[in-house]
Amino acid sequence: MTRLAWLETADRLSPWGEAHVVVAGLGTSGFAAADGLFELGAHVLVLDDADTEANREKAALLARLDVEVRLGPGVTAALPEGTDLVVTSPGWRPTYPLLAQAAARGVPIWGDVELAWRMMHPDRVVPWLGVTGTNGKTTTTNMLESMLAAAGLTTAAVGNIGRPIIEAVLVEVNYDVLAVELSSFQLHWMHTVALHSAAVLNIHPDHLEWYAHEPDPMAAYVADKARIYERVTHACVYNVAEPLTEKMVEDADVTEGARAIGFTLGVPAPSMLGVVDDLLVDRAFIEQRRDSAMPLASLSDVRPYAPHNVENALAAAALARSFGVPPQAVKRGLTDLVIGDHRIQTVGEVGGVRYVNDSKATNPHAAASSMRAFDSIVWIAGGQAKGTTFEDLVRTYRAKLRGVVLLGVDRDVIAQALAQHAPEVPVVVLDRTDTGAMAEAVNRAAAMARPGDTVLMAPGCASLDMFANYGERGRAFADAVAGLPAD
Ligand code: UMA
Repeated sequence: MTRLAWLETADRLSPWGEAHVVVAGLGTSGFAAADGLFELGAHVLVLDDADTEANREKAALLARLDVEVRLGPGVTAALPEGTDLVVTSPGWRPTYPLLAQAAARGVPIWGDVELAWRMMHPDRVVPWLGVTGTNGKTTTTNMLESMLAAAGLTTAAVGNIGRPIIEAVLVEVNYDVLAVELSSFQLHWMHTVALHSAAVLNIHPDHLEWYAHEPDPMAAYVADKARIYERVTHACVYNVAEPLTEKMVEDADVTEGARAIGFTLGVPAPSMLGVVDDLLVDRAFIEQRRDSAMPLASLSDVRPYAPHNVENALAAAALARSFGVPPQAVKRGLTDLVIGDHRIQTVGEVGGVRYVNDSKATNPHAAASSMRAFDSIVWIAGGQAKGTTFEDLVRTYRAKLRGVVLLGVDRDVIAQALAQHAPEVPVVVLDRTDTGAMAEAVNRAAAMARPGDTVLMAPGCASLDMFANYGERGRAFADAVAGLPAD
């Protein structure tokens, strides 16, 4: 048990000087956590197994704040005596010895998101609008931030998107509201956060290796995603096409008065946002929702246009509208948005064949989403499958596949699904995982494609077996396309 009873309800004004806190991991979130804890006045010890140049630089910065950092293999093996609280990085699994020891000793474990929530001044709590789901989180969070900004609000996109929430709490900016992307890992370690409104976009198998210790890893992943709705004060936004997300809302222990709001690609019922003709409409946040709907934007305002991206726009609009954003700002938010690279991005057209980079598709469901947008596809796929399967994707899209080129460490997982469910589709398997494999994959795909086809690099897998990140994988693809002989 922790000796500090006040930790349970701790906020910015608590006596942090009494607390000895271990920060597990010196990545992006660990660094911000150490900084934030220092600001609160706690005694901070940061542990990270990787004694890298980057970590040493961060350790030097933290040393100036009197924060102790220990780096190197094994430093995280044991939880130091006298630890009152552990703040963990999201990537750490609950089975890691340090976290397992903390749990066994009754030492509380918070994620960086929980710490950020506790760091806010109780009289100046900034409302958070949260987004989770297997796919589309980052796009939706960007759309939401853009809509909020178009309404003249001071805001930022934070969380899993790359900027820790703690940073936003630490800076001297009086935010009106934050657009927060939350991963299942972050949600797992979140205990008291009460979001203003929250959306679950969709749920499909992903990150199952993180939950491998659970009897039912998928159920545990779903349960963590559902935590986003706990204690919500205004709107729980769900996907009408995925009843599981609605069930999560029904099961959640929300703050009294919070509403369930659906989004749908069809015509919306009352308390939903949806699509009528070529318009995105709101039938939830208007007085006359029984018999009318308010137009928000046109389908053509959603870029890149693909059905799943319309869902993202509707979810972002629902969160924005729950915060009082006017319809014109929803539309402006969508049209102002600069879409990031590597998401269904056309990088070239050679000989009547379009080349599309969707390196951000790091699981089968994301790959399937972009397949919906094209008719005849030569598919480049493979990488780290993370315990997922490709059976559903292959069964659903086999008729669109002109051919497939596979690469990466788990290429056989996809090859087997193709052999079983689409034996008629030609498949080229590259038996290599070096970075040069992408150029060969593009050449082989180009040889299969016919005018009118799309070569779609939507790997359905993580990139880390061959590349530093999905961005590097996307650039390798774009470079290879640029190197193709012109028509
Ligand atoms: N470490 C150890 N021992 C271990 C394991 C890890 O010391 O046994 C150390 C590593 O050396 C590293 C740190 O712990 O220094 C790990 O940090 P981390 O992997 O948790 O990542 P952060 O750098 O803190 O970044 C995290 C998110 N990363 C993960 O969830 C894996 C980032 O999401 C997020 O942007 C950032 O916090 C800010 O909130 C990235 C991500 O890949 C983009 N997310 C996954 C996804 O989107 O699919 C969930």
